[in-house]
Amino acid sequence: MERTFIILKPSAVGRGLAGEVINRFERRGLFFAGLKMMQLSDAILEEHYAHLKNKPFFPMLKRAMQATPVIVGCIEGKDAVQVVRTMCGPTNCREAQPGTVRGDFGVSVEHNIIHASDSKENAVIEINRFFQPKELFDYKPVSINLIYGQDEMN
Ligand code: DAT
Ligand code: MG
Repeated sequence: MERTFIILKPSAVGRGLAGEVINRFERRGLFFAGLKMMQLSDAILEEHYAHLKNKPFFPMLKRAMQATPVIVGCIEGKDAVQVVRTMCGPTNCREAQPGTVRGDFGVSVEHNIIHASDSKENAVIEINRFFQPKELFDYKPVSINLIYGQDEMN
């Protein structure tokens, strides 16, 4: 099974929406290999958003990501990277379809509720950036045989 990485941003935690967003992934049949709350440091944000460091909005992005603690999660499931990205919707909440996390809970780009890894390669890097090995758990939900068919479970 594949693993991906999410951050429930201050726009989720600070608005009391974290549980609702987590619930969506659980309902879908995805499950959490790791989940914890943390306050993001300048250093980890500069690494995590290195591709945006030279953008004019970078200082605002950093401030928005540090406004409250965040909840970081490692989500497991078949094709988890793509499934979770699709559930989140596009970066700008105003362009996101209803039914997506961003389309149901936000109207902003900066305060867009959630981060999700954009590729399998970045998922591995991001999981290792935010979680220690002992914070990740290998298990399957007891209902796994009703979530996936036999031939889908590798
Ligand atoms: P995504 O989070 O959809 O992967 P990204 O990696 O391009 O998008 O950008 C990371 C975050 O930076 C995004 O979630 C919100 C912020 N951001 C991106 N573009 C922005 C813009 N034009 N103005 C303000 N914030 C922006
Ligand atoms: Mg991104």
